[in-house]
Amino acid sequence: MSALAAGVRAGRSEAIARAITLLERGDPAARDLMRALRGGAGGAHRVGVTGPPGAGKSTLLGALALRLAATGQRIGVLAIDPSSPFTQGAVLGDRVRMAELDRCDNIYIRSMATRGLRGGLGPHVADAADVLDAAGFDWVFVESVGVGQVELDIRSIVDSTTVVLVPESGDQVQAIKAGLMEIADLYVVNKCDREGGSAMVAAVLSSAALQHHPDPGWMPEVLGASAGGNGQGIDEVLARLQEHRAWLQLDGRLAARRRSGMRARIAGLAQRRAAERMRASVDGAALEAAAGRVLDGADSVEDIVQGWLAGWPPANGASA
Ligand SMILES: Nc1nc2c(ncn2[C@@H]2O[C@H](COP(=O)(O)OP(=O)(O)OP(=O)(O)O)[C@@H](O)[C@H]2O)c(=O)[nH]1
Ligand SMILES: [Mg+2]
Repeated sequence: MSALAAGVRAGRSEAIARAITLLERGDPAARDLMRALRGGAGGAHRVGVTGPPGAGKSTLLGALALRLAATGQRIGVLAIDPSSPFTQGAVLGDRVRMAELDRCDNIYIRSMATRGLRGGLGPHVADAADVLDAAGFDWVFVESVGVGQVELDIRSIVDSTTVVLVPESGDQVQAIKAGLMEIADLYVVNKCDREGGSAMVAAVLSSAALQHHPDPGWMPEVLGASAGGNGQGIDEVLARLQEHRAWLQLDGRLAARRRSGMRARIAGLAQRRAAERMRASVDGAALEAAAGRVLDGADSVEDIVQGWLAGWPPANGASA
């Protein structure tokens, strides 16, 4: 095993940081690293925390991490920075809390850039979660902004999914009603110190999404919280996450969930890599020539593409 992989397995922060940097850069050494770490993950409970920008995800997560750390558990946090310009929020809550978290030896926090397609998570996020898992953390949290694609992506790499909303999240409730967010195992309406908290809890509770949860037998709860206010609701959120963790341990549920997540992850990466290779091999000149042939009536679109795929992977660029 490489020194880096050994350092990760020993839980050394510098090794973990370096490993995640390799993943983020798409460095070829990352592939060797993940090979060396294979089979070393699985002990951590992975929790995805997602929701609209500024909902208080980081604040909530910070509070959860501090509570868990106080009981001697080790917590790894991946905060996925969206490349979208609308998020100016602090990486993990406000500075005071950040300093408090920094002082805690049991908490490792890493912010990562997104390099996903269509606003989804890049494949390096799942690998980074595996790195934290291999490093022996008891809990791995993945924070990410978004509704829709990101939640679907996040669900495939975590064991428990938490969606954080705020009293003003009208659009998100519409999304829940439309079935976009029915993947959450737990909903938290944060900022309940503001007007409209209980109305929002009631609105989420009344949405059909709760009845359509993909795991039969698990009823997602909707909890009100004030993570950045008086801390109301944090203990309940933690208790519910621990309950979900225990529920998954029974009857092979966790194994089944991880298997289905892994299927989605492998299929997603296969599609991504195939698309990258296709983009690299079909250059502008080949496309130009192909377009001319179709427009001149000499060829059909399907025949051209099938011709390229028949020669897959083209040794030296595709041609029409
Ligand atoms: N009133 C109130 N403000 C809160 C609460 N929780 C967090 N905030 C504030 O909301 C702002 C955003 O909090 P963050 O934790 O950074 O939110 P986030 O969802 O992580 O934000 P992004 O990662 O930028 O999407 C900060 O100014 C927090 O102090 C709360 O319970 N009540
Ligand atoms: Mg945040």
